[in-house]
Amino acid sequence: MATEKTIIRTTCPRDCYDACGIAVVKAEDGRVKILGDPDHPVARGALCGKCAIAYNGAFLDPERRLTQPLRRRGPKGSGDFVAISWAEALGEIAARWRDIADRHGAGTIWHAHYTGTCSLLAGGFPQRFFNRLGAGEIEPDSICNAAGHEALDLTLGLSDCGFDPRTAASAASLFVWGANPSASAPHRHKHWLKESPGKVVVIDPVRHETAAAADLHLQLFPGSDAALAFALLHILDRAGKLDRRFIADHVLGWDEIAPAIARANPAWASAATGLDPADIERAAQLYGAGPALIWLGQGLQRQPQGGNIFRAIAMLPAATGNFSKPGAGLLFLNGARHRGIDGDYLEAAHLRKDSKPRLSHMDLAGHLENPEAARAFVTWNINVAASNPEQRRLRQGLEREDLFHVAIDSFATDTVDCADIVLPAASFLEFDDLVLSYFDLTLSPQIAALPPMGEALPNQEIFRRLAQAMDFRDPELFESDAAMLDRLCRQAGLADFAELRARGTIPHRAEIGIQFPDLRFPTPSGKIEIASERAQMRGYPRLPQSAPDPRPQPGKLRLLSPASPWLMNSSYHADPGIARKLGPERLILNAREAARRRIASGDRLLVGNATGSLIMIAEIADILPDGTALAHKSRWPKLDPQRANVNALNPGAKADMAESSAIHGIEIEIAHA
Ligand SMILES: Nc1nc2c(c(=O)[nH]1)N[C@H]1C(S)=C(S)[C@@H](COP(=O)(O)OP(=O)(O)OC[C@H]3O[C@@H](n4cnc5c(=O)[nH]c(N)nc54)[C@H](O)[C@@H]3O)O[C@H]1N2
Ligand SMILES: Nc1nc2c(c(=O)[nH]1)N[C@H]1C(S)=C(S)[C@@H](COP(=O)(O)OP(=O)(O)OC[C@H]3O[C@@H](n4cnc5c(=O)[nH]c(N)nc54)[C@H](O)[C@@H]3O)O[C@H]1N2
Ligand code: SF4
Ligand SMILES: [Mo]
Repeated sequence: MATEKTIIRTTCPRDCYDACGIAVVKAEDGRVKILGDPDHPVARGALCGKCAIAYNGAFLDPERRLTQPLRRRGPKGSGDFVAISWAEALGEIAARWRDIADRHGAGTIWHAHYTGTCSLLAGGFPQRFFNRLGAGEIEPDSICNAAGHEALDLTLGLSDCGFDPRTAASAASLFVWGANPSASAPHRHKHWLKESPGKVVVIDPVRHETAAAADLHLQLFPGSDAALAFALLHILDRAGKLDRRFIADHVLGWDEIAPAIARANPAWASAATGLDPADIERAAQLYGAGPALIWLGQGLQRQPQGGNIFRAIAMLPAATGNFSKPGAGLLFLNGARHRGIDGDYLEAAHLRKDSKPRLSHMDLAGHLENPEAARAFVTWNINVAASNPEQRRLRQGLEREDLFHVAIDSFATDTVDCADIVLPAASFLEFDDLVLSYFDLTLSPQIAALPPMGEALPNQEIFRRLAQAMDFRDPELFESDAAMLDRLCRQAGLADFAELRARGTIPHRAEIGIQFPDLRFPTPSGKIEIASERAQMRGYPRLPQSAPDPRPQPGKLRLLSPASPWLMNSSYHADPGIARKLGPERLILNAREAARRRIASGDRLLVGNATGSLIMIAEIADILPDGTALAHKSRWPKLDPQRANVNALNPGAKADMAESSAIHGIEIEIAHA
């Protein structure tokens, strides 16, 4: 018998390029199905595999969700809690924070957060509270992409205004450089890349599905991309494909870099990168064949020289005039401010009275060892115990008895297990918000489809209640969701949130955007700065450098730990369906490396370095260059008997810029376990 169904359309707010439209289908009997919205331009009726499982599994399962405030009962880190009321939880937190702030300064209260949800209110509003409190902040982007931001900012004057993806219709070629859309942007892999008329070139050490489907895959050694960029410029110059007029008018420092480009011939680059010179020639030919797009992956800049690599690659559009016309440009990500959103309003930056104490995620583990500098810790939208470097050392810091730790999450992560007080966060299915894809230049509504589970609350409401418990009076801390959503929609050029709710995902502008249309670059010189005085002042080289990273010492392997297709960072591992897909922690090697070490698929390996060691199961797949290995990032440590994941091997080395993660630069040794 057919039952009446209600369909509510909303948007996936994960840290994902896609920002899929979702249809929440509610049957009369109360059953709920979370599906891809068939009418949504990106989703086209299908969620990715991971969300199809987790949104219909753990997200709807009160046994797996956090549904009540909790207070620690067992030893720190035990995950042993008792349920308490919101009033008790808020009262206790406020009393502790007030005491710490009065006696030691609010700067000894630290918060770490990232992109557990990327919707604007749930991701941004809590900052108002921390600004008012005067708390220290673990620099959010230092765990992910700060090096790339700094490098592009030095070169182009900004990093968050990439090409409009719709312009791919006019591109002769599309370079996917150090990103893996088949895992991290599945709908771009499935639709956008396939439907783009231009040739697709993938530059990646890993032959992932997007690489395998490309017209050309350059499988270079990790950390050698700057050498490749110099060689592409060398060949383009030789073929007369540089835009001299554009360089003269809009580029600073070409004369200074030209000698290094002249030296970067294909034979040299072949030795530096491990690529066939003919493939380098072919890639240059494709880049020079017409308007060209470069999609700069986030994985790419998580190399020890990630900032330099970005500066080197950004010379390509600069030297060929690949800006200010359809089908041309470069994209790292598209930020919300270019759709009118005022970040200072969202986060009420003016509520901060003193300068903000800041620290890189790379230094978090060491910082938590200092009981005077770090007295309290708040984690929200983040799972540091899974995602951060120096995992075992960090765990010890998190287990410090005298560190007063409040964790806010929807699931009982390893980080949550270490808290003193846990506050349950509502899921995106349970509140209204705004989602701005960081790829497409669109606006999307997140619409409450279900009531909050148990006593869970959206981040916004949690921080309004914390503000009240702290007796803060500033009206910004109590603004309602409805008022903020209307205001943000107006900033983006809409009448109000009701308009967005009615229209669903819409482009910010109807016409296809052109990158740097007036060729004014917000650098000090107004030009693209290949030679950068600002870089020099910050202690970086004046010019991009061409040298690749040294290869690992004999016997060692370079370990990549990119995104898994079955996880969203560490999110979703709580779902048993996802856990089955993941299986045990595996280390992928190519057949030659495996044979050399007499390793067979399924062997138990002891994988280690100076930071730590981990048992992993060998998997042989010819998707990697010699000298490298791969283990996917961010499994839940507590679901492994070793209570650790690949970040137990991560020393937290900083990239060359912005004290940002150099996670893809780790070296390991392996032996049979
Ligand atoms: N080895 C290795 N490690 C890596 C990386 C790598 O490439 N290799 N990549 C790094 C990168 S790029 C990143 S961005 C980080 C990401 O690392 P994290 O930011 O730690 O990401 P998640 O592990 O997904 O943790 C997000 C948490 O937010 C919670 N959450 C979701 N929605 C909400 C909400 O509305 N409210 C609250 N309060 N919580 C919510 C989720 O349940 C989840 O536990 O990991 C880094 N770690
Ligand atoms: N399914 C899924 N999707 C996700 C995430 C997830 O965890 N799972 N995480 C989200 C987040 S937080 C982020 S930041 C993005 C990350 O998504 P991506 O930008 O795709 O980043 P990664 O997965 O870290 O790495 C992408 C590719 O960079 C390559 N790479 C590593 N080193 C080098 C190098 O030296 N040179 C070149 N050319 N390539 C290199 C890796 O081999 C990998 O294939 O994905 C988001 N989407
Ligand atoms: S995580 Fe990405 S691919 Fe999956 S449903 Fe959400 S937006 Fe779509
Ligand atoms: Mo990230």
